[in-house]
Amino acid sequence: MREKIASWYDKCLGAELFKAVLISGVVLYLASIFLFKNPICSLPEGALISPEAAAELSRKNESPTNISHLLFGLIGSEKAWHYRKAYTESWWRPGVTRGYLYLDVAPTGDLLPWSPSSPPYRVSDDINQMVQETKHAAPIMARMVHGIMEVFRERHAGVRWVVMGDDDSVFFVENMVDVLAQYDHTKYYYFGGQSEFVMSNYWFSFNQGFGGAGFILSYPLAEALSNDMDSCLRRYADVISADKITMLCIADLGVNFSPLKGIHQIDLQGDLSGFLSSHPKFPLLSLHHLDTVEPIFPAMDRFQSARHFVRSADHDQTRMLQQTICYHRQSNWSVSVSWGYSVHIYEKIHHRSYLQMPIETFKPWARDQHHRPLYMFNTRLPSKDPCEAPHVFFLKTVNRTEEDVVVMTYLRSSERGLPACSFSGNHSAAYVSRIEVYSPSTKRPEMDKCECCDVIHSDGEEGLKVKYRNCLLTEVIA
Ligand SMILES: *[C@@H]1O[C@H](CO)[C@@H](O)[C@H](O)[C@H]1NC(C)=O
Ligand SMILES: *[C@@H]1O[C@H](CO)[C@@H](O)[C@H](O)[C@H]1NC(C)=O
Ligand SMILES: *[C@@H]1O[C@H](CO)[C@@H](O)[C@H](O)[C@H]1NC(C)=O
Ligand SMILES: CC(=O)N[C@H]1CO[C@H](CO)[C@@H](O)[C@@H]1O
Repeated sequence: MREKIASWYDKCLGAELFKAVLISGVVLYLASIFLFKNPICSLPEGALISPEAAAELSRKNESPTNISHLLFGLIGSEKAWHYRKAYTESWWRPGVTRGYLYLDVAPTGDLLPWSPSSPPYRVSDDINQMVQETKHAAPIMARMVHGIMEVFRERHAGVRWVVMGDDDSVFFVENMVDVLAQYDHTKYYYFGGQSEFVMSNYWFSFNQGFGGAGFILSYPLAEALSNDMDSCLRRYADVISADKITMLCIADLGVNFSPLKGIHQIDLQGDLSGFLSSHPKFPLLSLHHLDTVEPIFPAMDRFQSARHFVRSADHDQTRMLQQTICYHRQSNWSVSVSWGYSVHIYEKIHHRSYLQMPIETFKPWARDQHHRPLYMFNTRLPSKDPCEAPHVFFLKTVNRTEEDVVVMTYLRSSERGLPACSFSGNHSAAYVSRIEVYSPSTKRPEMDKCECCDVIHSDGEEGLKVKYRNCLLTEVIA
């Protein structure tokens, strides 16, 4: 584009000089015909716009971002892959998702022949010489950072984004494509997630993406970082965290971190259900540390839980974990749905602003930490107050009806063991055992506002139905 503008300018400059010579002559009339009708001086299309705007224009003509524009680099180890591969295989789509798994050493034993459901593997480059030369403080971390360059090296035509992650993370790739499609991949972007645990951000950096959950680099940033890789690892040979080295080197390139609310490091321990039942209103992009928390569904193991969860995402990723709240006024109940995961019934009308705070069923990453603030978000403490403690139901089945509606059933996990909430009229929900949630089979087009729903229930019935609908123009969720 620059070249085009320059050559156009030169030609006109020549014409201007010619014009000056002619101006005093009687040939003015002829000249004006010659000059002003001369096609050399008429504006070539788009020539007066800046190079940035021109890039923007050419981007607009590009095809929308799809899954083939994402290149994944998963950094794992041979030892852990034997049991962690189930997490990656739950979301990886062979032949569709593009990318590689990087192992420290070549696979052995039951890993061979290599599973066609796994990403193709590479063995990480041997960077021993550099590690020894620089006396690198954390060789494993250096290998992980170096992996960014190794992934970028494998780029295929059309790559727009490089996504780096761990082998025990689950990614929601369709949502990732939708989110990334809103950004200009020709610009510099460093996306990721902060830790949920305040102190981790403090100890490492509030400006870094915690890599287990995945971080995403736009093409030019991945390229710049790859070109600088050797120097980067040498500059920060004393830093012991891969995520921090990555952040430092990206900062040195003049780029800063943009957190995305759907990327979850899960620096939490124990029972995640409170966290997953009040997800922020942002497409779910990733979940990390599923290997360390309790299984997210009661009565299933960790792998079964992950698979059960990801399978419901097959029906509609856009609604995964999105919190939709509605009320049953006859009984003074609030019903909060975390789509694809859980339903809570409260025997009292609670505002949305209150229900969107997770119940602290979990513990911080460092269990010896007790001083608040512990988390990067507000929480509600678990309560034995019958007006505050929900009846909890978890996802059981997903079906699509002939009318193209997605029906999910949620079953009660356990008895609540509390009397009815007296404040709002003693309308116990203890006899409800099964909830059906009906939502459209079409993707949620926008995330600007939450969806709304109706509760359908008659006194004494074991079943309860929740039907999704658009919110009314003036609807207040309270
Ligand atoms: C993605 O877009 C490219 C054009 O950039 C197109 O060639 C390709 O077929 C698309 N792939 C999918 C999976 O839609
Ligand atoms: C709902 O709760 C309010 C108190 O917040 C109470 O005044 C009202 O009577 C209750 N409604 C029913 C139907 O029980
Ligand atoms: C709820 O039941 C308790 C005990 O059974 C009673 O004391 C209380 O007045 C009742 N509340 C309402 C609002 O009816
Ligand atoms: C009514 C109906 O079709 N139920 C099916 C829903 O899907 C589950 C599996 O997720 C089946 O087991 C049910 O039979």
